[in-house]
Amino acid sequence: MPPRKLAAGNWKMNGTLASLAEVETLMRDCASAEVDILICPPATLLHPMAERVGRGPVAVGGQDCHAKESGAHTGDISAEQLRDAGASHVIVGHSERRADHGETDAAVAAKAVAAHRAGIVSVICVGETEAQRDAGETLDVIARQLADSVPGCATAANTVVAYEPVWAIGTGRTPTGEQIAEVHAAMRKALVARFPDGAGFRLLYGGSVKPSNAAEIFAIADVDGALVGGASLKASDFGPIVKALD
Ligand code: G2H
Repeated sequence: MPPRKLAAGNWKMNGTLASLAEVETLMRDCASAEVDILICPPATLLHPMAERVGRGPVAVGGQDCHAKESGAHTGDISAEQLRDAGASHVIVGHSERRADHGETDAAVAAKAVAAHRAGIVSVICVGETEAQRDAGETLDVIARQLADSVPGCATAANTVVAYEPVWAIGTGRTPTGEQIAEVHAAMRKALVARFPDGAGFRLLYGGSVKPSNAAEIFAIADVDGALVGGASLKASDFGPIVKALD
């Protein structure tokens, strides 16, 4: 059976308490959608969002976690703390974290292990830069990031993989259907070769997904959902994306 579809919203550094109303609207609009919905708000909104909509049809997740459970790490949040605040998922290895905070594949894998230790699902991001694509290195880059960022303890139940080409993030540009299909097929093959349940991992596409291109992207083989940034902030945008997956 193919994995159940997942519509994940990454709010990045956007949103205030007033934004919680968008999630309540989304819940109403998508009440009958047979799709898993996840919102990853900034840490400041995690607990209030979980209190209002979490543990129900909309799951709530963090955008990053520290590899350790606790300690002297000013400004960081552990996977256990995310779970305590109501998170069931955490994004790790987003390209903005890799670029802004120098996160390596090994660091990303350690964060995914921490998520699994805490009993939450890791959403592990991979993706090539424009220079890497232009140099014909895309599949090699993705293979290396998958091998080194997805830990050996990953299973279809505790791990989601998101393909986010760096050049498509927040730019309005999206890869062609053929380009997405090629990478997703390669990711599926690598996961099947490495994990007994590799066929069941959910593979998300992320990068400038919007209502106008969602249906086309979701029709591509091995695309099990989306990780959506800008278009997840408003229910009027994210709702149609969720419905396009239904
Ligand atoms: C990619 C995506 C969400 P956007 O980062 O993770 O953002 O949809 O704004 O390109």
